[in-house]
Amino acid sequence: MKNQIKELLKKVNTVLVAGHSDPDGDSIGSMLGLGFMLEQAGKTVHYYCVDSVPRVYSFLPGVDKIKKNLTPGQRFDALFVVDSSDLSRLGDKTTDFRALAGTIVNIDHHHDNTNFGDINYVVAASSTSEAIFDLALYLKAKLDRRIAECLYVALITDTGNFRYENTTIKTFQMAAELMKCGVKTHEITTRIYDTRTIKAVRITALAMSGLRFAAEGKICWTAVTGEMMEQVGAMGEDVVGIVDCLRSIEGVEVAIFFREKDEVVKMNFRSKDRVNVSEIARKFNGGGHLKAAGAVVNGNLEKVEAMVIAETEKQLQWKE
Ligand SMILES: [Mn+2]
Repeated sequence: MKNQIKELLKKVNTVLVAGHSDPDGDSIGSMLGLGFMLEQAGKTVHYYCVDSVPRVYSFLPGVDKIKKNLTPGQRFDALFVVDSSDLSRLGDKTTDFRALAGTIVNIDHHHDNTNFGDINYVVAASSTSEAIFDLALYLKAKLDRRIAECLYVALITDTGNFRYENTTIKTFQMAAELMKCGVKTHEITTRIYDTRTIKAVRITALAMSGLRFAAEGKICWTAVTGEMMEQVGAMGEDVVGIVDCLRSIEGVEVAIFFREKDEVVKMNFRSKDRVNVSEIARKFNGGGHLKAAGAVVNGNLEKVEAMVIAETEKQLQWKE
């Protein structure tokens, strides 16, 4: 796969690098890390993500280059899609991505990746950034501090700062190599994990005041309505992390965070050990990893909650 990318790079000039909607650290960091590598190789690189970059990542070099809109009619020699199991994850129903670029390169680490690319570089790894890092070594790219910082942020955010079990020896080796490139790890960790907005704390407080449980405490969930978000002036990025907090409760096997937004309900799933939450998410047209997944459905919050909790109870019973 890496050799196919190497061959492709001999032929292309303009490149679009795209990541999934509701971007996370891996998506943003991988986009920029890869994009800088391609720029280094003399390519003209454009960056695209349908949603804004969460403020927590605004310190990363190059975030301003990421655009929320594509120029109508513009075409690219190649489209690199990162951290997305399918083209639909780009969250843009109006763009025909296949018509947009001569070749699609799919770089990802989701086990449910549909191999939608002309070139598919899909790996079993903690994060997409591990694949980009390997690609950088293969292409003998110079890992300057900018690239290293972006890849480091991607690596720590997808491993929960090296806490999740997707953390491997290779993860630490990669982190060590990135540190050698000048990444100030403490500074980055403080920015990402120890800096919260007041709004985030307030919306978390509201969410926590409405905790609910099912299956003798094995399922825990809470919901945030549009009204609650407005009340404290919170944005989508302010609710990130609430679901992890629910999972950390003793005895909880599955945690779900519901967020009502306009006409849809967004859901985040986390699992501790026994349940594959990507299966639950898939029932609602979502997807993700075994222990972290998400979905978006149309409908009324209470009804969606009831359906999802019933499905989760069913999945949990199968595991018992
Ligand atoms: Mn990822």
